[in-house]
Amino acid sequence: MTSKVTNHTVHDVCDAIRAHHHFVVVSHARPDGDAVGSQVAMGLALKALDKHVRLISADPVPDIYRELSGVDDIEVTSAVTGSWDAAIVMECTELSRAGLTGLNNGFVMNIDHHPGNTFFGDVNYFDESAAACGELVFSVLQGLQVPLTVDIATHLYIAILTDTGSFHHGPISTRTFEICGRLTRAGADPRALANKMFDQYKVGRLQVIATMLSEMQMEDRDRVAVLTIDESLLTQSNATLDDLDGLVNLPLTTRTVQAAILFKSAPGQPLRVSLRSKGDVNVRVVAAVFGGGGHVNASGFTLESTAEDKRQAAIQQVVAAVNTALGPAVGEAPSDEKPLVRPE
Ligand SMILES: [Mn+2]
Repeated sequence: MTSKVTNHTVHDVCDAIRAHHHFVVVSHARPDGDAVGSQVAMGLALKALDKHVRLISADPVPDIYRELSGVDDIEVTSAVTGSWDAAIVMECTELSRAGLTGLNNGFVMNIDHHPGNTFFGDVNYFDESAAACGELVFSVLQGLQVPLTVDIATHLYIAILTDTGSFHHGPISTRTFEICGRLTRAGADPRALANKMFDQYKVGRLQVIATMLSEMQMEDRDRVAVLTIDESLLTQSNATLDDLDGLVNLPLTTRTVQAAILFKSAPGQPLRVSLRSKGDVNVRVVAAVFGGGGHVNASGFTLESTAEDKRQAAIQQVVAAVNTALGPAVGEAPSDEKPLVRPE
């Protein structure tokens, strides 16, 4: 397959979908709400068009999405086998992000909003001004005149709700709200879905938060927060990696913190590192240094080793990203004036 470095339009995607019949629909490994929502919504739409569809993921869907309609149809496997004539690959800057073999020798449509997309598809629909890939899927479905069912609307709403952290970050635009208005009119329930996405964690999550915050370190005069969750804390709290969603955002609820880095270890897993930032502080470039990716304000990577030098290098890269965007920190750190932990 010869990839052409060209961006296409939503009309090109619609034409390509009309011209094919047997689809595989995939998103990135370790799927999040946008990956699952975009994938299932696209699958439901293709079925409505009488296409043959398989939904494939390299990793299991996180628990909070499992009871949603259509999620059961996702096959978890590391290899795409069998015959198909078009693959729709969403949420992937490059084909390898899908974590699947068997996608190299067919017609590939690339639909994505992550900066740095490599235009690996035969058709590429890339738009980094979209707050979620779900916005792009919405446009494709409109182009194909697929009716918005409650299930499709719910999946696209979840894609947008989760990728923006409850309308908190990313390129949220009037288009975002126009689409969410349409989805709400089609039956997506904002209050129920916010509850389902953000208010259903285990109590163990609170125990993790308590310990994590008591051990938080501040760098760069309180502009960078460093968080760690190790295996023993997870085990003691009876929590899993799924329960840690969004914890990296907690330090950003303060005025001073401009970037946060969270190191997460779980049994038998590589060390996962999550990065979040505000405004122009670019943590995507930090993740890229370590082979990861993401968005300007939300990115991540994994480290095979828990070596302290790698950890320190990552922290220093985050400090550098803050200094690049905002200049050097001046004045006393507020936490120097007032201890974070109350004295005995
Ligand atoms: Mn996304």
